[in-house]
Amino acid sequence: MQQFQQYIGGTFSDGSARFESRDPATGQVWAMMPEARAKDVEHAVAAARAAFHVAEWSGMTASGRGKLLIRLADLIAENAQTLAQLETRDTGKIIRETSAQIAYVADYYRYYAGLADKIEGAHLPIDKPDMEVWLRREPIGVVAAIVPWNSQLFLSAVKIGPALAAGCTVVLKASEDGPAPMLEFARIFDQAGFPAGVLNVITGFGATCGAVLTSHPQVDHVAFTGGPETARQVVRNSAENLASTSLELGGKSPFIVFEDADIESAVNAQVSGIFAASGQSCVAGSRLIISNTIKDAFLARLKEKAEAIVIGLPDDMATEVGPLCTTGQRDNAVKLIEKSVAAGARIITGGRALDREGIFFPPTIIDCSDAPNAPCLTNEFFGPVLSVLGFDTEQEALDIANDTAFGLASGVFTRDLARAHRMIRGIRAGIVWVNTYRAVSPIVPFGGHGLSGHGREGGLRAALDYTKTKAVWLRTSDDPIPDPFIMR
Ligand code: TXE
Repeated sequence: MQQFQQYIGGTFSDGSARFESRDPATGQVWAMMPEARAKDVEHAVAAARAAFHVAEWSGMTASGRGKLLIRLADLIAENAQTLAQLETRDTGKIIRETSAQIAYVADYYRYYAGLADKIEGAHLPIDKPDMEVWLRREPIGVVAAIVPWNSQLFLSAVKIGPALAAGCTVVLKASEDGPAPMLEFARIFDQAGFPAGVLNVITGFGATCGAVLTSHPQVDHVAFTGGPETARQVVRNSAENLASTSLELGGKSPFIVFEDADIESAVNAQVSGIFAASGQSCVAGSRLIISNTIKDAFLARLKEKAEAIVIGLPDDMATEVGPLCTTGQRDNAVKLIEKSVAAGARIITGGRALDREGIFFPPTIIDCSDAPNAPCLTNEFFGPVLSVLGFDTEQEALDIANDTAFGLASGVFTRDLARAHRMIRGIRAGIVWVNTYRAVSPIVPFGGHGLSGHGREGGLRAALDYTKTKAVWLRTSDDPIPDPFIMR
């Protein structure tokens, strides 16, 4: 049985308790994880606070921080295979995806490394003749970064990278589901040469670890990715310290296909949009909104492709859809599908958990044309389940697309340029992909509206979000201050 440790103040330790981690492909316990409770959280925040002030870190030049991040990126690239294998083992995410994604995670750290010495202050054209005024950009302080199990290395990179580039220190809470890749990441981070305590990696449960961390008075900012209900608790808890928050909470993203689209491209993008990561992706294009003129032909082709998907063990390079990460995700899918069918939705393919070892659920397509209020249209699944609605007019397509409390991603397939622009303007979401889907890059901001959260991760501003400004006033006159009772 493999044993993992937490990483606090540059030291590896066992944590207050330990818990079992199960392999989603077999359901068997394969590793023991360190469980952080209040005492460990306290220790981790204290280590991050101390590191924030220590001259070795606070006095390091921005380019020095950038160089350390480059070293970290190189180490991630060197260890990509181990990290990918651990993520696959502990979360069930297929090796094809984890291998490609982790190689790209190194590039994310390179991007943030490059931002470190581009965090500039400003000189202000002040309206007083004998003053110089400028803004310094200073790191925000101790950051609590909280990630869910899906794509932990990626979702933590977009928090740790810009936070360290800005000079903050971080306590990263890995998900209690599948924390192995994050705990291994801590081992790699330890070799990069950062001062002790700059990054601390713990894992544990929501109430006994996450809540303690987010309400801690020494935490200045909480960067959270997870579900909306947890996000509400995070906001309530961080109010304790009035810490700022950034929230990335998933979605129910529309995937709109017009009759003039390149159908084969749209079908392939929809397959990737919903069935990649076995549907456990915040940007999943989980609502297909399709022109009624091509609906039947499109669904026939989609069904064919969905049924040809190779379902298998996640560590097999041939596998295209692997197990779900937790039994909770599967049970949620089963429940939502049953309720949707009861409301009049029609299953085109899939729809039932597979009768085999592990938490397997097949690619599923549900036509909701006769059930516009089916719960599968409004609830995020975190499973390979696509809900379908047809439309007759462009306005109708837009209305359906925006009929959601979420607003993270969206896709539009059309060859009509003017129509594409009208849709781009009309869709309420943080991302619009036109004639493509699921493209990401460190260069592009990522985030949503409404129940999808607030704040953006990635892009040039990413590091600025981990800074605060300090306004500096300097009087240049040697004359005595004239009247102490008049503010000037
Ligand atoms: O997320 P949770 P889960 C959605 C998706 C999924 C649902 C729940 O629909 O089905 O959320 O997934 C920590 N204070 N998304 O259970 O529970 C928890 O330990 C502080 C969308 O994975 O939100 C974990 O580390 N932290 C999304 C992290 O929060 C707390 C990604 C996420 O857990 C806490 C994931 C508390 N009180 C899920 N309670 C996306 N954007 O992709 C729990 N946590």
